[in-house]
Amino acid sequence: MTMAATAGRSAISPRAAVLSYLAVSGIVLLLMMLFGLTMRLAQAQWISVSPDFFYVVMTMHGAGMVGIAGLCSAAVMWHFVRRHVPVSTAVFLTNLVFFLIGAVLILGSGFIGGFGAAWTFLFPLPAHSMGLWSVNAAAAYLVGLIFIGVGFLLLHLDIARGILSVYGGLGAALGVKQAFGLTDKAGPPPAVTASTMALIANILGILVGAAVLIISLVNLYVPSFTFNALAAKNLIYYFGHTFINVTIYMAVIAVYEILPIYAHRAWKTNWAFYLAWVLSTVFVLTVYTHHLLMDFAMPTWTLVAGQIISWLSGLPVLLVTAFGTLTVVYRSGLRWNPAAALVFLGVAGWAIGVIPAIADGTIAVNSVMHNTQWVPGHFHTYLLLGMIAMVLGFMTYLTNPQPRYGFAWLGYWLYLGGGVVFVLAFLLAGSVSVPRRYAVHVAQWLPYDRMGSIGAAFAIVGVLILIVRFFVGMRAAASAQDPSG
Ligand code: HEM
Ligand SMILES: [Cu+2]
Repeated sequence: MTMAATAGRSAISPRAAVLSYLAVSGIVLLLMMLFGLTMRLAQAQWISVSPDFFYVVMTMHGAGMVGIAGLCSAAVMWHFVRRHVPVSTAVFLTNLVFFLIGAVLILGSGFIGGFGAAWTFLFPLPAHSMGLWSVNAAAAYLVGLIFIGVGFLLLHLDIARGILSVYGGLGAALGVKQAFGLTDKAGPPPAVTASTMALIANILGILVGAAVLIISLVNLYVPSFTFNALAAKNLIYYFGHTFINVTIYMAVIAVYEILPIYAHRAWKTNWAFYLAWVLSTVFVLTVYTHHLLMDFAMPTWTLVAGQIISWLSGLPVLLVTAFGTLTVVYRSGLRWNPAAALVFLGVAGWAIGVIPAIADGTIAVNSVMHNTQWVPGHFHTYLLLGMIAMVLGFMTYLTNPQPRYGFAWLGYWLYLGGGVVFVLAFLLAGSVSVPRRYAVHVAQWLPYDRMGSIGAAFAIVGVLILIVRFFVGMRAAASAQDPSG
């Protein structure tokens, strides 16, 4: 099943569509990991990369990873939510096409145009290249992001339409009444609740993102048209934080759906489950202010609120998920296999990564840790070893129903072992204040960079094995029955 066939025929099955998403994700993920390794090797001074190219690679890695995180977790969400509500395969595939167009524009802006203003494209940096990239290169990057955003907007709107047609309202689909004990009726399935929170957050976030992208585009061609830089930063992080945060809330559906299958136990939802999702829906939209803790021009109350909400934001859903995971697994007689182990690892990686994140969301700590490698340390923990683990678990679950797991186990342990070393290197470097986003490192920092490079190389081989396995199993899986029956 090639991409051309995917886009051209409308008769493509939903299952093949999900597999196409995952195939694209697997390849782009590996490529972006190699970009990451390139940066690490350059910082370790094991290879020589010019600083301006380092920033191109950093921009491509950041934008590419965030985009692919959205794409693969959307595949998880769509696969499970369509069991409960009507959704359109054509819209789902349209998002994939928009994504690919956006990805080509973004890669072109970097590797042809030299664009290197970081994935966060902070205003007015795209317009101030000091001769490193042209206005058109910056515009290609911004338009690429708009394409990806529009694709996701369509996808979330289509899911919203399906959810409204079955549940009548977003509150009912979130389980608001169940959360506050106002009804005895069973709540919506977890996949519906999570998809509802994802669409509320991402639709608002993408609209805000589109606004600031268009402002930045106009500013590129009409420099006299300016905008308040602090306001622009608020809009960018509203969009950027929300988009990457929502990837975890989409991917976690894999945990709710896959672990119970192998443990032969249902994922029980209760009022606490729904309350957690309702609270996190509110928090996810306000928590971005932790990106502004060092912006003294912000009103103080917003920063205090940002600190408190940062502590609270992820916790409700994380706690009910971690607790639910342990309840499902504990004494269930679950026979571990790579798919179950990967989604379990996803919950653990998420939970562990949130601890250094919450520390950094505290103003007193942020004054010291801000812009150190502590930050890539915590977000790589819950993204690489959390969100991506859940997606790899989903990929393995879809394509490896038989009990021939040796190859996948090898991939699992290399990915886990290498990944732990890789994120620890960032956290250790951060704890001695090694700055993030530096192309050139001084001699004292090299041991951390080298430790990180070795860990990253092992993790990449592990993920490569899991993805090769996915491709091998894919052909059989495209026609096979869903392993969940
Ligand atoms: C083996 C896999 C990976 C490697 C080797 C890697 C490596 C790196 C490195 C070296 C940096 C720059 C650190 C610095 O500021 O000094 C970075 C930044 C980043 N990485 Fe990764 N990474 C990997 C996986 C991921 C994954 C899975 C994601 C997300 C799903 C991700 C998202 C990001 C983001 C958003 C940045 C920030 C870029 C910026 O500062 O503008 N990375 N990564
Ligand atoms: Cu954030």
